Amino acid sequence: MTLHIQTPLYESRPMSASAGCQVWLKLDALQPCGSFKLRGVGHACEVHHGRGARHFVSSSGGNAGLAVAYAGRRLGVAVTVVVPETTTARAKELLTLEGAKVIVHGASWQEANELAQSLVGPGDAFIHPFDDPLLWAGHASLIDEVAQAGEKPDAVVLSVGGGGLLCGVIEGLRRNGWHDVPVIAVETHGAASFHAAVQAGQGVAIDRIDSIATSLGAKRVCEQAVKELAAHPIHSVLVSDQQALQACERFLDDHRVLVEPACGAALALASEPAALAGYGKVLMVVCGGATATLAQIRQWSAAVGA
Ligand code: PLV
Repeated sequence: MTLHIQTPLYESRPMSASAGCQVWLKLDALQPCGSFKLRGVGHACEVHHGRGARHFVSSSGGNAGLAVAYAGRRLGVAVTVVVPETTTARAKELLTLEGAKVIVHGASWQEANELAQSLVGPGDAFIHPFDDPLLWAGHASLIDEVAQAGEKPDAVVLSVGGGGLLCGVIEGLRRNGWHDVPVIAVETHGAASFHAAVQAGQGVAIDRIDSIATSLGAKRVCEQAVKELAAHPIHSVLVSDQQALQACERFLDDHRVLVEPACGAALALASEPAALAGYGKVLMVVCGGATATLAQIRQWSAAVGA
């Protein structure tokens, strides 16, 4: 049994038309808690549950926290999620609906994370939102499903926050023998921590997050993501908040699924044929995200003039 579900994989005609190549969607927005996070988080929670953990502690005001809350409810394990003050009302509402205990602490994820770590007692398991090999192994199942369908892409497009999805997808490419498939790693300008590491050639922290794509807001990516730069072909691409928001609205029209700007960042590349030039068939990881409502997306769009 797994906690995540197998998600649809199909070609998007509207996105292929605007991208000028085949764009295939891996629709992880349709996971029960709204994002790909359930793949890795669900796997980590099952492993810790098997080792006897009786309490999961998470430090995410976003989709990772939602996945821990969902996994805990399904496994019958109590969950505490420490969220920063920036966490949306919608995210807190969804966490509470899953039965998790929610503690609000700190201006950003860093501070919430420090408190969460201090709460981990004996018999508890800490579930990191992006930096844990158990998480990457779970995220890799996304590529297993694509390989089982026999649909090898020429490139994979995905969003990068702390780099957990990136590491998991590369693990999946590797374990399916797809070493030659490059990854196009997308961030918004104001959350470009992976891009900063690419430029510096090593892990670096950016000063601050200045993007509406808050789910991509890790100031520093995990060290494994930096290591992958030397081990796998990866291209780092940046888009604006406006492009990410427009991609969310367009995706809702085209495919009737609402995603967060964190996911819209990747989807925006379908409107940038130059970014995908040279590829015949691209796999778009529709990572999803449940923490933004349509009203919130429209409000951001109005604010940035999208
Ligand atoms: N969100 C994280 C970490 O943020 C969280 O705590 O939920 N798309 C969506 C919808 C996400 O929620 C996230 C991560 C990502 C993409 C990026 O995934 P990552 O962090 O594994 O690169 C800091």
